[in-house]
Amino acid sequence: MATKLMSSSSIACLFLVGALLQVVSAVDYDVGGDFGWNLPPNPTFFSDWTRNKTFFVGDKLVFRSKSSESHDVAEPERQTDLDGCVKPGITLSTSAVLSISLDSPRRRYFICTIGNHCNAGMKFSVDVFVNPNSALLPPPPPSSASSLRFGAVLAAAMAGLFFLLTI
Ligand SMILES: [Cu+2]
Repeated sequence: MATKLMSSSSIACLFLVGALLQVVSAVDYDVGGDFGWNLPPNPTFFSDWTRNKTFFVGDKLVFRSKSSESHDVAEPERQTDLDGCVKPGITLSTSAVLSISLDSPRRRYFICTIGNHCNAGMKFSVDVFVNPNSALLPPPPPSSASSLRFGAVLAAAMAGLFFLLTI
């Protein structure tokens, strides 16, 4: 009986720890999903890909291109440059795989500068947010009390489970 109780609460505890790790761990996003950073089937392909995703500081964008296609990654500074496919002076990489860390909370713009690729749809922007649930980052401004509340609830849940494990 006691063994059964312990094992089920152990499992619950593992689930909780798993959920917690998922909340605070960074995500590596393959840009364009399985399609990769290649000439898209339509001009809105990459902006469609960013939709319904929330990017947090610490996440990474991984640009993977087919070896049969030639692409690069450049980072314009403004929306108008993204819209007009204005090529910045610096190209970040021309290699087939490029990983970019989203290191601060701001909007970032990415294009391919090869040929007409940007106009064909190889461009998108992402809004990068501070993850309110991450304990690894500096505390958010005082106004956002929700993350503190989340932490308190989590701590209480952990304490409860720990209690169950020890009886
Ligand atoms: Cu390209």
